[in-house]
This record gives sequence, structure tokens and C-alpha cells, in this order.
Amino acid sequence: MKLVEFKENSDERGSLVSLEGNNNIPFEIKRVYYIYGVNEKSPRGFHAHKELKQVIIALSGSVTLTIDDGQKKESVVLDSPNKGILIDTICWREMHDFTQDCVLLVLASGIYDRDDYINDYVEFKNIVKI
Ligand code: T46
Repeated sequence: MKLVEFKENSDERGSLVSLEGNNNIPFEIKRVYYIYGVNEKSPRGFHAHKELKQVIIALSGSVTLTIDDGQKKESVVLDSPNKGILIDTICWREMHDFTQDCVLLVLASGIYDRDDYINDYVEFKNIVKI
């Protein structure tokens, strides 16, 4: 997992951030989705991906992201539209404490594939141990 900071093009009108695949996003973007309207008591995630790479950005509001690579767990508060988390290795992810106004943008390296998910933590630990 890596925290990435995007260049803000700001002037008196406001700010603009540009995201380009294979440039400031280090993979070809095959899918974009966003998560919003989450109850703050409803955590999400609780899975890992076998192959998928993703960049996660809070466009508004904030959320706590907990990333576990099998060795260590790190929690990061995402609360700025010019910062993102790159997940490009097999990591268990959990999302907690969504604020009501949180809009989470996710850029993904692949189309939606249920078979790419590892939903069982014990299975995840066994895979990363190898
Ligand atoms: C991840 C975190 C950050 C689709 O139909 N297409 C999609 O592209 C996605 C991502 C989901 N869905 C369906 C599958 C479920 O019926 O939307 C529903 C909610 O998905 P899920 O429970 O997987 O949502 P989260 O927030 O737990 O996890 C999502 C991504 O699935 C996951 O890849 O890393 O956001």
C-alpha cells in the first residue's frame, strides 16, 4: 500500500486534479466505481484481491482504510481529494468510519470479477504466507 498525492491545479476558481492511466495512476484503468451514502456504522471491504490493483480516493468526506499485507496492519484516514491509496499487492482491506458525505472513488486495473476476491481471512493469510 502506498499513499499517493496528486497535483492540484488550483486558482481563484477552485481546484482540478487529473488522473491518467499509466501516468499518475500506475496501471491502465479498466473500471471506475464509487461508493457513497454509507452509514458510519457500516464497515465495508473485508476481502483481498488476487490480481486487481486499485487507487482509492475520498472525493469528499472521510473514511478510515485499514490495510493488512499479512505481516502488518496500517490504518490511514483518507480525507482529501488530492490524496489516494494505491493497493497493488495482495492486501486485506477494511473501510470504517465513513462520514455521511463521503464519496469514495476507486480506479481499478480490471473489470469486476468475483473470482478475483479472497473473502476468507484465513485463506488470505495462507496465500500471503507462501
Ligand atoms: C474494494 C473496495 C474498496 C458490482 O456489481 N461491480 C463492481 O465493480 C463492484 C466493485 C461491486 N459490484 C457489486 C457487488 C456487490 O453486490 O456491488 C455490491 C457491493 O460490492 P462489495 O460488497 O464488494 O463492496 P465493498 O465496498 O465491500 O468493496 C468494494 C470492492 O468490491 C472492492 O474491490 O477493494 O470496494
